[in-house]
Amino acid sequence: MTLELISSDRCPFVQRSIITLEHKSVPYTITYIDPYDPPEWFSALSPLGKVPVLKIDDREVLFESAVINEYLDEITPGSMHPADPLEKAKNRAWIEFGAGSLGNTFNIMAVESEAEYNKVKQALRDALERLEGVCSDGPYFNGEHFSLIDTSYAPLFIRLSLLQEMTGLSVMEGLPKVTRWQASLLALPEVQKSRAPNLQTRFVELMQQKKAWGLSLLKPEYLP
Ligand SMILES: N[C@@H](CCC(=O)N[C@@H](CS)C(=O)NCC(=O)O)C(=O)O
Repeated sequence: MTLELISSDRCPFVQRSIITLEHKSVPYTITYIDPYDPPEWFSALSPLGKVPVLKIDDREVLFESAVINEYLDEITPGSMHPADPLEKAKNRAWIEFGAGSLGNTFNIMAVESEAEYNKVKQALRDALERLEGVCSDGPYFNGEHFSLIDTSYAPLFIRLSLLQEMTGLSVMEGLPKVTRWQASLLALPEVQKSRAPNLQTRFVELMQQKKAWGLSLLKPEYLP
């Protein structure tokens, strides 16, 4: 079987699938495109016009990161979901919940006013407070077992940590469980490997392109 992941180097949803592929040691190739200026073949391939898309044997196409991840998990040994149906359903629901915060890590680098920035920051904080109420004492969301839900939140924690480093964004105070969860995920090789090496530069490019208010918070060492 051949697997090709159609990707963009700035996309957190793509990272979810890379982490699963790496964690399960599945061989794959990766093809980068710009989903906002896609080649024609991509528009024909992708029903929603979004990355990631997984091509299987150059024949079948899967889209939606959560669906791609479940497929990858099911075709490889060992399950990355809780066995209990209710726990599994709850994990799926919280995976969906995380998509909004991933979008907000983009929004916080794109909005043009301080008021909008503070609104997005508050939405991120509210989401993290909710997660504090449902995640385990660590190291991962479900406890000892690294699960698909962890692959879904790792890209969020990468972005929050980068934004903290680059702009001083702080949304984690007083949230010990989420802070521990973030540290456990950031320490994993598959999580580090999923991150494009030029992510900081790409964030600055995005903020410049959007004339984002967040640029005013950028520490001097990150200024272009
Ligand atoms: N729900 C989708 C979201 C994927 C997504 O939003 N991808 C963005 C890049 S990070 C994209 O391809 N956007 C292109 C567009 O909206 O035209 C998933 O989980 O796979």
